[in-house]
Amino acid sequence: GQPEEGDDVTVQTAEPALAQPPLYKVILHNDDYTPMEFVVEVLQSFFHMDNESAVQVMLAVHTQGKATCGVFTRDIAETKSYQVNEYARECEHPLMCDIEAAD
Ligand code: TYC
Repeated sequence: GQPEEGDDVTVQTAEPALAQPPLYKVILHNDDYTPMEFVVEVLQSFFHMDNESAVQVMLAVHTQGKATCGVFTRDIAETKSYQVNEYARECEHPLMCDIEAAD
């Protein structure tokens, strides 16, 4: 109906275009049993890495205990981590993935 005296009016202003969503790192953890080739395959298929990058990240996890596979918004990071954990479980490897807030 028609606006009446006492109606609340909110002026919706645009968000500043510079605002960025919080970012999260997808972290891959080392273990003693998952085959190196399986980890490389996971990195290539879920994180779109070429073989060279995938081998480098896999070796970083193997030697340092963990490494970042990629940085994403929270929903994407959670989905990637979940999908990697599900695939590893299906394949009966103990490979573990999780997420951390990026700096
Ligand atoms: N440490 C494993 C091995 O020696 C290889 C490995 C690398 C496992 C990375 C997990 O996220 C991982 N077979």
